[in-house]
Amino acid sequence: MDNLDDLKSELAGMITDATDMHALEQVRVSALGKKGQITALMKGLGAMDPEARKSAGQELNLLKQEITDLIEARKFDLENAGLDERLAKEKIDITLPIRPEEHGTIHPISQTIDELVSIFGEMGFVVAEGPNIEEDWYNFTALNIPVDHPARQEHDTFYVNAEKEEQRMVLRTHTSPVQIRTMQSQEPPIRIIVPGRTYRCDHDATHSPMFHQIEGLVIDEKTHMGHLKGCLIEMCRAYFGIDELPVRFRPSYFPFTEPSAEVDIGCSFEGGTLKIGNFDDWLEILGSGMVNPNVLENCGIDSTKYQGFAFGMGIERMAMLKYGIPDLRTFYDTDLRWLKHYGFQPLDVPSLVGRAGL
Ligand code: 2NL
Repeated sequence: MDNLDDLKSELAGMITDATDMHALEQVRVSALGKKGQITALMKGLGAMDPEARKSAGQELNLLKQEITDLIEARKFDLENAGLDERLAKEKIDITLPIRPEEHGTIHPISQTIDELVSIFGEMGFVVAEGPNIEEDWYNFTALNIPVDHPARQEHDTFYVNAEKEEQRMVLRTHTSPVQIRTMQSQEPPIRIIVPGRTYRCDHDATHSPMFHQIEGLVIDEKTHMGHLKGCLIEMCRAYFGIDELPVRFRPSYFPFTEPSAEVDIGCSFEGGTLKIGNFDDWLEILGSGMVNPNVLENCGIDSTKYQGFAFGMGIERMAMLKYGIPDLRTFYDTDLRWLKHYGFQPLDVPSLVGRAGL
């Protein structure tokens, strides 16, 4: 066993010289394989006398271990070298600007709904939604709208199944049926905001057969006209972003509220263009009132115990006023150039920015 050191340095040299996994495996087989040099020497141990076999066995085992370790270490280096080579070759230039990508925009209707929901959300309102196809009772009767009311006439309302009297449905002409359903199914206090599509059989430059409304409803034991005024003044100022925006309540009439008030904001028409905030004229933007006790009773709410207020506004109109969109009909043209011009970036809701980390 005198030449073990020579064998060791010979094998170590071969391991170092192996430049790929295949060559390294050949070195391993030639040393430790069935017919390998170390294996052969180990087979020779049996022919030795016990004394010599013991020390030779220890030396051989040590050599076998050293060679195995050297092979493992070389294997590790070769694998890493492959990875280093790939990393160098496949380098990505992270300083390159990204490829331009087409982004969609948020439609002004969606944006306006998001803004108003956010404003009312901060006042404690929650969103409620309901069906677009309604029973006559939810759309008219429950709201104290008499049978002879002009809105009930065929020319204002889209009927579904009009020929079968008992199955006849309507496309909701306002979002109020959602408030009716909420009052039927929930105990006061109620504080809801209801955005959605509405339908009227009317089509000209300022009317679309499908349009959007947002209505609100508050019912509690002591809710009064002061709450109505405070809530709507706050909404107008927050929505238009003008702290001192003048807001006026003007007596009006709706079958479902008593008393009723229309809400105007201060504006001016400078050189033919509307300016909100500059105060020499008034612009009507929403309707409101204290919920008619008949409506509460129709929904099973005790009108001697509970009272509240409601309001409604057109979303298209609110969007046109704030964002200077002159023509109602362009909202539904699905014209991408229009959407690029008037659309919004996601998450760009002014009343949300600066909150919740946005
Ligand atoms: C307008 C006026 C209004 C309501 C909507 C309402 C709903 C229920 C009960 C009482 Cl369930 N009122 N809604 C009240 C006043 C005005 O809308 O000009 N909308 C565009």
